[in-house]
Amino acid sequence: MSKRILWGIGSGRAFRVHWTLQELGLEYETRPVRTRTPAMDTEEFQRISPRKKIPVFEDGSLKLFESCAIATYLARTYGQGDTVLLPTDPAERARCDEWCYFTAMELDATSLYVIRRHGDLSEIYGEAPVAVECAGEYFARQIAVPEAELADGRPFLLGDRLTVADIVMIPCLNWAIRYGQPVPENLSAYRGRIAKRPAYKAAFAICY
Ligand SMILES: N[C@@H](CCC(=O)N[C@@H](CS)C(=O)NCC(=O)O)C(=O)O
Repeated sequence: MSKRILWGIGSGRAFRVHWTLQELGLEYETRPVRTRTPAMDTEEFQRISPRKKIPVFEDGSLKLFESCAIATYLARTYGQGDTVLLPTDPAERARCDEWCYFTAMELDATSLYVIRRHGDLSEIYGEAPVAVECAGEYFARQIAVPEAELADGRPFLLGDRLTVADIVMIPCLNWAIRYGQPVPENLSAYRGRIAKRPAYKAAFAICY
């Protein structure tokens, strides 16, 4: 068995990977590197992550960054039986990818991360109150998309099974709640149900 190592704790992006590993029941080692701490400045970490970001995941000689790519890789490589986290039907698989890209781009990169960069991290990225306000308005518009998707009462984004799409989405909902952004009631209930999963709780205990 190749050695699996996950670099990164204390962040929603790292949490996606911890959670996927827990859902798949895989053994791995955690390297407790948090953002903007001295752990990021070590030579060892910078060899692993020249761009000084978490998460980074090693599976033997394979090294990957980008939380959605890592979660998808793990699901595709190790998911089986009850732990299949990706649809097998090509159209459904495309829907799963669609949700991952949507969440990473529209909810994370262009909304919540803008609020964080120019709010909590404004000493690094600069004050930009207009950008923060617009990002909040944009988030409120984009969050209506998964709200509408779950309006038919389905338990997960793609129907009746947890997929990588949910694993990518839920940390953004956690983040939005922490930042006081509006999270519609049905998404809040969806999040609350999924957070009861043993794998979610195990990942949370390791990551935070
Ligand atoms: N798109 C990347 C984002 C990675 C990222 O920005 N990670 C943050 C922590 S959540 C980080 O390492 N920030 C350090 C920095 O920007 O200096 C992913 O999803 O993995």
